[in-house]
This record gives sequence, structure tokens and C-alpha cells, in this order.
Amino acid sequence: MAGISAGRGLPLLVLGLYKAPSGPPGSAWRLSPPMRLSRSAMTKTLHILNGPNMNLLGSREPETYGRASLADVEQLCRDAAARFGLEIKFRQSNHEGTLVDWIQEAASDGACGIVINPAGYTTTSVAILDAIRAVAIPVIEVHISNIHAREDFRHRSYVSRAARAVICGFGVEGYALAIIGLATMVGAGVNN
Ligand code: DHK
Repeated sequence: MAGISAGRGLPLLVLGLYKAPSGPPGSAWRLSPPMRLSRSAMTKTLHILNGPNMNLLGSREPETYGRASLADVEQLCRDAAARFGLEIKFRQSNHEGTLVDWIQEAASDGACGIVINPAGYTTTSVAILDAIRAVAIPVIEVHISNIHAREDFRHRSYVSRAARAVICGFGVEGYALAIIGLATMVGAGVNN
């Protein structure tokens, strides 16, 4: 059951994301920061984004990431979200810019939240941090492993500076925990 659509395809002016200049001619056009949709414009779709190498889950370093495949994680997320009457859009990319595009798309689609495992981009991507800051929807950062018990370079996350919450070390179950937390944050009721 989706809410009112965010009006994808409509000019930003119609969506109310742009403010016309009120000053004298030549004054700059302003973007109303950040991209904000009213609660009624939010859909019941949660976007779940996975970063580089997550496509190899199940065969990749199983002692660290376990044996569940990404398809297993998708099913786990679908089941967890369904308990709150939420749909999911589940995606993975090895490319930073694609992840940035998907964060922006989640906002323009009126997603009620994003769960992201930025994987290797966690500790390097200012672009992903900026994208999260540019959208007004709650973002939960998830890591399968306990990044703080691992190498030092994994400890400092750019994404954590903008995420509403961070979950790590619970294995793939962390995705379900993130969905429960996010559903609670956005006030979705339990279905069963
Ligand atoms: C996954 C990765 O690919 C690593 O780069 C992160 C994270 C940890 C995870 O635990 O899910 O450091």
C-alpha cells in the first residue's frame, strides 16, 4: 500500500523543492535545503542499498561476512519490512556514483527511509556523506561485521556523520534490526 506519489517527473518548482528568487533581478535562485517531502507524500517503500563487493556475499570471506548470499539478505529484508507493511527496493552497486544516484532517487521517490551498507565506501566517500545530507529522509548505516573490532582504517565512517543510527556486528541480521529501527522511527505499525 503506497502513499501519495512524490510526483516523479514533475518539475521541481511544482514539487515545491525550488523557491523562486524574491529579490531584485539577478538575485540567485535558491534550492530549499534539504529535499523535503511532506509525510503524506512519503511512500511505504524503504530503499536498501549495498556497496561494493556485497554481490559476492556468501562466498566472500565467509569467516567475516557469513554464508548468506545477497539474495538471502534481500529476502530477510523483505520479510522484516512486511511486518511493518513496508515494501523494499533492494539494490547493490560496486560504483560510488550509482550509490549517490540511488540516494537521491530514494528521496525524489518519497522513500520513507534508506538502509545502507556502504561497504568499502564507508571510510572514503565524502560524496555518499553529502548525498545523505542532501536528502531529508532517515538513513540507517549497517555493517555485517563489527568494524570497530577490525583494522583501524575501518573505524572512521564518513556515513556515520549523517546516518540517524548505525548497526554493526550482528551479521546479516543487522539489516532486519535496521528495518525495525527505521520502521519505529517513521511510525510504521507492526502488521503481525
Ligand atoms: C563490508 C565491507 O565490504 C567492508 O569494506 C566494511 C562491511 C565492512 C560490513 O561489515 O558489512 O569495512
